[in-house]
Amino acid sequence: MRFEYAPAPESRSVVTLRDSYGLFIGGEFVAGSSVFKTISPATEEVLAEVTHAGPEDVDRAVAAARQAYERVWSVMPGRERGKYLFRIARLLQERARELAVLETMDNGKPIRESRDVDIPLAAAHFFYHAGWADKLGYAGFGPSPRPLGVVGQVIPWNFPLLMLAWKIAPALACGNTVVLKPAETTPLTALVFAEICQQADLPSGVVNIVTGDGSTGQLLVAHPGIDKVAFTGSTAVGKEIARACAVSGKRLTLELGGKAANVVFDDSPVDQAVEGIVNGIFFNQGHVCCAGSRLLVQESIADELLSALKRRMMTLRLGDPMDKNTDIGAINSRPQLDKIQELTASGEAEGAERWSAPCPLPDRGFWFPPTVFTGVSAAHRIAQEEIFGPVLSVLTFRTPAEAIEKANNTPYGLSAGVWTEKGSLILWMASRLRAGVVWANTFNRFDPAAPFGGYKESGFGREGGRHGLEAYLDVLGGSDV
Ligand code: TAP
Repeated sequence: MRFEYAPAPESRSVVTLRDSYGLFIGGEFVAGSSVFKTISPATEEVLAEVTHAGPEDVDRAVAAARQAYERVWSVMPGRERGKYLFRIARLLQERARELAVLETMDNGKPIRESRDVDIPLAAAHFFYHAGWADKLGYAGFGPSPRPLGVVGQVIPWNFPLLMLAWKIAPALACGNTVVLKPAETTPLTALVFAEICQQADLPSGVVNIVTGDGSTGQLLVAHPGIDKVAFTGSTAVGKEIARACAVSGKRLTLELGGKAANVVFDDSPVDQAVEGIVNGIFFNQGHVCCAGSRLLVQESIADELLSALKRRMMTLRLGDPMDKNTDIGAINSRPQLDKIQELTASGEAEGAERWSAPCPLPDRGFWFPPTVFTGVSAAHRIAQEEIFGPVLSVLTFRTPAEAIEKANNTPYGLSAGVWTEKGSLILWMASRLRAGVVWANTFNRFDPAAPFGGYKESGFGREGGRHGLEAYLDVLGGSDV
């Protein structure tokens, strides 16, 4: 049965957009060398003009971070740093509605997700790391671990404020200062975060935000004044950055792409598994590094599960991301939509069978319907390459051993899901899946206390939890772990 819903649009009035945003350097918004426009992917309207940071701007930002590191932040007691992080966390909560609306406008994700997931988790990350700031001596890295210095951070567009929080909160808690570059298509919440740093009276230069495109990211990671690079994004760019940082003495962590297997055994409760599959691949339009983009289903229940999945997909509501009933929002950009279209066309050309939920697509903006491919073989591009869109590739298996072989048959290793009633099978699978995170009878669960990161081409280093602190501390000299 299909329910009709009355429109339930969230109001934009809570957001006051400036016409133009500068770079945030040394605690102030400053002009840069040139500008570009950021648009709403749902309507293609221009939201604001943003500054493109060039070489001199990046120099200024790194110099401001260095000064703040040496004079203020690295010598401040942890309990004082912690107070600033708590203050930032509370301000994120106070401005949560504004940030959620802005994230949805700039990114295209449903307001329900930015409101209930992105912004609360970003605040939780600051709360969690505020607690660590004066307890680093108990984290298992020696009695008084030192920070690394100035950190250059580059983040993607899929969870703009949340990825910022994953990067900035641990860096600051450990006593580092940062220069962060948000993605070209989603800079706005990072710029509001800069305002929040001002509101929190964070000492000037501790956080610097340089907006721009990939060339700004390149300048930042190659800058000789940077001690550590933290990157989240595609594997291709991650490899480039690894080459740029090689033999430079810079510390590096890379959080890259994924092609997760969501493995469903024949004893799993079908309706619950269907919800997990839908959450795994259609949450955030599938723009999720750890998305469950490969469904591995045990052959004996494949038909039943796929029928239930298609029935459920027909109830997903695609459209205005500002509507509180929307499940599937806009694709973040034209190039990303082109990439999804190219990869799905290859799926059909290689012989897989495509089924898309019958939903009308809006006339303006960038949209792609929730889609499932069956008859997929492990060699197909849609089984190997990250699509980063609302597209699920379905494969079948007969035995747990075959499931493991198929699940691990990928260059990536970020996450996986296992659905079964047998605890022993969950443990057997989890110890054999080459993935940084394995969810059991759930998917896409995040907590700041749980470390997250990849195997193989999904990168190295962990974010979150005690393990995530290691990436921002000079543990090589004095580690006692
Ligand atoms: P990328 O194209 O790799 O971009 C990521 C960031 O790097 C952006 O800020 C980008 O700037 C910048 N950049 C581009 N070229 C660069 C270069 N040569 N040097 C330095 N910086 C450069 O990825 P994306 O398309 O934004 O994001 C999607 C990818 O991120 C997916 O593969 C996804 O799996 C991955 N991801 C991984 C995780 C984790 S935790 N593993 C989390 C989220 C996303 P512009 O935006 O201006 O191009």
